[in-house]
Amino acid sequence: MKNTNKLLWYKQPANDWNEALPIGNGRLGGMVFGLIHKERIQLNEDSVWYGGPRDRNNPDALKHLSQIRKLLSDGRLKEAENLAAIAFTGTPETQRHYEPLGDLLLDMNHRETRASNYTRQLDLDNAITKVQYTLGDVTFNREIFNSYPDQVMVIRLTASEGNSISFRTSLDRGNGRNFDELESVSENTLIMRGETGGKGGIVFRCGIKIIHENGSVKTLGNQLFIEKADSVTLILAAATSYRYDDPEKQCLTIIERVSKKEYQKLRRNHIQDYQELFHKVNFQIGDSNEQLTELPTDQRLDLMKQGKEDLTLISTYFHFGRYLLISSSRPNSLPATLQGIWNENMLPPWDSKYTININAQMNYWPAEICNLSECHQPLFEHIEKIKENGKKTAESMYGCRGFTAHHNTDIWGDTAPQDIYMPATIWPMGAAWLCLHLWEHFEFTRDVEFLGSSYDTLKEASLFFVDFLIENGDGLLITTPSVSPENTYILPNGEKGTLCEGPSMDSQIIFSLFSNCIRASEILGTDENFRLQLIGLIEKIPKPKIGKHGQIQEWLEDYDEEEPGHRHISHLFALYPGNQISPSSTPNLVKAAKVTLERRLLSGGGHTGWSRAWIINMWARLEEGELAYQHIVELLKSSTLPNLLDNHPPFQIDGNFGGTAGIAELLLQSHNKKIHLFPALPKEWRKGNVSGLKARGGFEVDLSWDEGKLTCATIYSLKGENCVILYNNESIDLKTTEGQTYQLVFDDK
Ligand code: FUC
Repeated sequence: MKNTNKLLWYKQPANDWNEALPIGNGRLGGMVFGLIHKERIQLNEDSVWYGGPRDRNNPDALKHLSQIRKLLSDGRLKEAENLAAIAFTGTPETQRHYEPLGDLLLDMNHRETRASNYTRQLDLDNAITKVQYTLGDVTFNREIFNSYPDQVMVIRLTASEGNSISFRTSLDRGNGRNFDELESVSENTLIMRGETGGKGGIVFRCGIKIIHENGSVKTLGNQLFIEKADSVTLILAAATSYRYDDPEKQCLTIIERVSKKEYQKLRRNHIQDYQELFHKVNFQIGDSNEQLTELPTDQRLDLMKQGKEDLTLISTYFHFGRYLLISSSRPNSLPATLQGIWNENMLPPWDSKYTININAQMNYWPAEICNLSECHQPLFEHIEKIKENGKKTAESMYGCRGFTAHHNTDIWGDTAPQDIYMPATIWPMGAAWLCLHLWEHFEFTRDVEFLGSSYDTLKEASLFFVDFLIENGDGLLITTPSVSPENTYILPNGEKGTLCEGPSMDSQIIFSLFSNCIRASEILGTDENFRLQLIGLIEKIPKPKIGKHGQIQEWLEDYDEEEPGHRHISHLFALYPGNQISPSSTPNLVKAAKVTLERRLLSGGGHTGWSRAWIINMWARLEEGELAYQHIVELLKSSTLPNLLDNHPPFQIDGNFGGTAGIAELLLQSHNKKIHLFPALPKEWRKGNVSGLKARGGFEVDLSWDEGKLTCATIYSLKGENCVILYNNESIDLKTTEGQTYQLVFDDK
């Protein structure tokens, strides 16, 4: 098998879902098992969710807000928490959940049973999965992809000899239990109809059509039978009432339209569209190791677990992360959930929705730096839904203007608290954190029009805190009630609590939000009064503080935490993704951030995939390349499934995205006014090259290095802004012209 760092491949079919290979076009997802006789492709469509929108805002919240605040400031923790658990949680307590669309099943009518030369692969360079095997004298091939331009899944079956392809195919959902009808609408087309249930639940349709060369096709019962074809193309489409009044019409119209196109044309369209995004960045480290390139991906991962260095597999992991973002988040799709779009459970882990106290944000960490701004779009659209609901939540729960969201949201942009889980539930910061992504997008693209259209959202998010913040006895403006996601503190008297006043993360997020809003209003030359108001308030937001262990304090008071190795490292938000802490501007806080991370790690931190991924980014920001690299290796060793998807456990996609962003962050950083080349290049990455990474200010950067030293650097200016480029201790001031590329020359090469 020809191996590159853009290929996942295996010598056996998937034994279970965690070995199947993901394909997607943002909206439509598939997990391809590659089974020889009974192929299964597990299907998802991003809007197949249980139930419709609801108002879950607790009608008793506002009445009890001041009482809860008083109890907290009086140190009557348990009373505050008991009251909040009733008056401040959502009614009912949970948001909506994602569901699978179903399964496409192919029951192959192979005469022989024992196959040889089996391989299956996912080619990240063209986003096509392939399965190949030989039975007797005939070699069978399947190619499967999800096309964004044509909005269908395409499955192509071919064989080395004519008339060899016979099989029956059908759709299913929960072994016949979770749909309403499955019937043929013609001799070559089936449709599955169903509803997810719940008030206002989604109506879905999924259809397949067979196009065959030679042989025959017919329906029998609710299956399609294909006999002795030379080759077959299956076109699968799905649509729901989330986007269409008549999803069945939409589904069948797409199938009819697409099935008129030649297979090769569909394939070409798909590849061209995909590569426009995927080819924006390239990356390679080390020399490809001949021995390892002969081995399938799962064996390489096993070898890594045994301690073998495999730099190529790390670059594959990076490319896979970019592949996953392109496959699960495209304009007009919904944002990537905890599982991207890939989920086979009717009641998935954490509902497969959007946890917005770290996870959904982490999904989008690679979007800008890896030059996939377009893939960020669904998140921005979703923020607008959250804004609408969040205004009601702000007003009804807190009596505040602006908008807010708690630690989760769903397909409808629900903003009321989720769960009755004190360490997480009452945390009014979710929307604020999401809004920082609007600013990041602007920073990387310098798209002033985008900033203009986002300003109102940034302002409304800020406005909530203008009303919500409370001035404490020290003259500081703090959030209350809130939590430090999702940790528990211990009071000096031994009492434990979660609900609190002014957790550090909240202040850090508000600092970033206000700073962004102030900058946005300056750049746009608008809203001066509000800007001045924020400038006044930001001074009173608590700054990161150093506590008794030399650590960054997680809470306003220097409490100890119940779980020093907790997976959340919320109080280092200011280090990453924030920028309040950095080696060049706050050396003391940097020292404290290191202590914080070390303390977390000594007590077992980083045990979930996403937590490990966050740690990688933090070490990168601390310019500790070796440590970051160790955690990249650990992410692959301890938190990666055979199909390279992240294992929380269970599968949760944020670790893939966080890990991908972390790898980029080792090569290029730009959060601190300068474009820093190789801020944390691990010494193990002796040579390599990367191209197309984005830096803030609207720049694309290409770098090559050998023996740990820069050999070539070019920078492309998209917007003609000036910049300062830093490499080791040397910096270059560069005035640029829009559309020009510059070769950078440093003395220390
Ligand atoms: C947060 C995390 C969990 C998990 C869940 C989806 O609650 O603390 O580890 O990732 O989100």
